[in-house]
Amino acid sequence: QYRERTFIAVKPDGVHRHIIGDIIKRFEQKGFKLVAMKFTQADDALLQKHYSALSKKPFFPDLIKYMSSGPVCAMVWEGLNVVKTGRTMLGATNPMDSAPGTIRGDFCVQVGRNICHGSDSVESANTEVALWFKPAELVNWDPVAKPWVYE
Ligand code: DAT
Ligand code: MG
Repeated sequence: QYRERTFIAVKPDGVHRHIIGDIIKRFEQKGFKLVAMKFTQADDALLQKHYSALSKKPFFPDLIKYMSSGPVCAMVWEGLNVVKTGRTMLGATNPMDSAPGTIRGDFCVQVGRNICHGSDSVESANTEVALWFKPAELVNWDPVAKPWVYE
């Protein structure tokens, strides 16, 4: 449905490497609607919750260190099938496997520096949006192009 939402975050490497604009551009061009955005340095407590499903993984400490090492650009994007399409636009987790044309396929090389996060299911998207944003930070608006994106 059109009101589906996903949580997308440009990671610290994407910020340092000036890729925020390219990532926003792809979601905008696709036809998705920006609902919320914040530029912030996440603390360990937030990131440990965000990645709680991975807490037993050997790379978890390095992942938290990397993600808290600099600012991130956290966003909520909305649209039809945006969670699954957003993952397709990101490409495979490991940039060695990400197809050219995808964000990770075009802009990065190694799994521990894969520049962008995207929710992997509608359920985790809802959890992540609630973790990173207060309800009042989600903007309710109607893009004028909506009838040109949706039949
Ligand atoms: P994704 O970010 O594609 O949803 P994930 O949720 O499995 O992937 O993992 C979260 C992040 O953790 C991922 O973007 C990069 C890092 N990561 C995943 N697998 C890794 C591995 N085998 N070695 C190092 N870092 C890894
Ligand atoms: Mg994930």
